[in-house]
Amino acid sequence: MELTLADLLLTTDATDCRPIEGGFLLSAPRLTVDLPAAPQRYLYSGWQSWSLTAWVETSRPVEVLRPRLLHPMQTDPRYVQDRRPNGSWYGAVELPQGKIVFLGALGLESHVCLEQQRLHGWYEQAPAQGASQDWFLSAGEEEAIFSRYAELLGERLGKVQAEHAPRVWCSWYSLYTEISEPRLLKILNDLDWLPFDVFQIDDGWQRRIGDWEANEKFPSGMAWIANRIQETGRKAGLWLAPLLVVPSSAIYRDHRDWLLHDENGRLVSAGYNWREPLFALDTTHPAALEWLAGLMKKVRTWGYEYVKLDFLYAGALPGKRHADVPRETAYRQGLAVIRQALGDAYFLTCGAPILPSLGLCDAMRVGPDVADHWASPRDDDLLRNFAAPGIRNALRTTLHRLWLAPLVRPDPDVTYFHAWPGGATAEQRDLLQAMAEICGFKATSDLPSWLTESERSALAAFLENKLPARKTGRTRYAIGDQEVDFAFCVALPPSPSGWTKMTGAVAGQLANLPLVMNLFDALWKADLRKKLNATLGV
Ligand code: 9PG
Repeated sequence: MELTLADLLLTTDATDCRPIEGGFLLSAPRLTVDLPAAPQRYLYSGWQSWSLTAWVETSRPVEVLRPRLLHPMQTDPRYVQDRRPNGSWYGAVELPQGKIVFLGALGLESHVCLEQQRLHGWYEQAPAQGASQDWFLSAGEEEAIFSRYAELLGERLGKVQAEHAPRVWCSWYSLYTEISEPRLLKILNDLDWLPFDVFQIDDGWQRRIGDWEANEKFPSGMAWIANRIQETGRKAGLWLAPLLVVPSSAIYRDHRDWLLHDENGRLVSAGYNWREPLFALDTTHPAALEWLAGLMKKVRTWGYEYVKLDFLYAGALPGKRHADVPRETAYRQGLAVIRQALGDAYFLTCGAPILPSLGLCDAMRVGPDVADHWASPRDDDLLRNFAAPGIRNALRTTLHRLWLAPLVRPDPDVTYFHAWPGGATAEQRDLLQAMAEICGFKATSDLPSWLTESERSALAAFLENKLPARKTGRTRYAIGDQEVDFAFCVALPPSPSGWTKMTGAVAGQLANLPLVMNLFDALWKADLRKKLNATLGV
């Protein structure tokens, strides 16, 4: 069938097709769309918060990110070997005259890829009885297309828009797992004069991933410290990764049947972190679901009103589930149980599959972690990993996901205020600030005691200001009376050749070895401990 959109002639093999505002609504489990010209750029749509999302030249070979060990936690492992430009749920191409053609699913478990001059879209599963498998086909100008796509998704998946996002102090990007009761109490006291709404405790309080009780560094317990936070007039926030389980946890020992297995009965890998392999909870298992709901209620009873749930992709990994439910639907059902159990807590999702989380959370991390550096040659040139922590990787992916704002509050991750020698430059920190302003989500991990006089006033102004932000171009925004262009964050570093390419292949292999990962982790931690001991006093 031939369709005309924005003066472009498109041919599709879908037969169920009707015009709607902004394009066509197609219904088919699989379809193709033939383009009038060879596209110059393709919009990769990453599966979860940290996965690369960006416009990339079609002339560029598709590379598989390294290391393999981290694939389940950085991309959709089902498509990681696909060498065609491809992405989760939707894809877009840019034609020579700058016109965009967009194909986006309106349901879950869907994928789009480009083969020469043809877009392919498919749903992984046959439709449930009576259900349709819909697509939005559109062309023209990027912003208009995405605002219509957001509208259509909102009708089907729901949307959440709390008027104001809380201003958050988060423990991760300064203390990492080196948090403790005395340290957090000192910081809580030090930031007394700053207008934070939430004091959020990140990773490091729990006994094990899966054993969500206070460890020995929090001797008074998690309810006690939540109360200390509340006494300062702020909300207490807590991080958990409730869909992950590690071998050293009690769940792994006592409830192996709650975990996600593959067709052969083996456990499905959810990646590697905390010096342990990661496994996933099967959110279709009734006992696992009951445990999840109980955990969320416990956190609420402790006094936490802001909850950051992380590594959520684990619930949507491919596998054979207790109930025969498609993977993203299974995740979404689990998330609905979580949302219900959390009641009116502010709910931030992280490491989360994007579309399956819509309508069920207040805010969503829409990029990889920031770090106190612009980019890392190891990740850029050797591992070719653009889901790795760093300001450029975070800005790139966040920028391409700002269209989600009508559906969920986009969290661009924290902003840095202190200038450490060798760390991010003032210009780079300003870009993070600008992105936080655009998103309307403001957070930092900086310790007040680290800040100079001028850094303190910059942080205070950042928290107090609410500058109007307006999109003025594809990568340009007007923020207050400033104009910021993120264009130079978009390009991926050039493909390496020669020596760098060879070293990269070796580094990629080494990084697949848990022992090597553990060693890097140990070295990094030793460094961090030194810095914290020297600057904290507790
Ligand atoms: C706590 C952190 C912070 C942070 C989260 C998440 O791909 N990876 O190896 C990977 C590891 C950790 C990570 C992201 C990616 O960080 O985004 O804000 O909460 O967990 O452990």
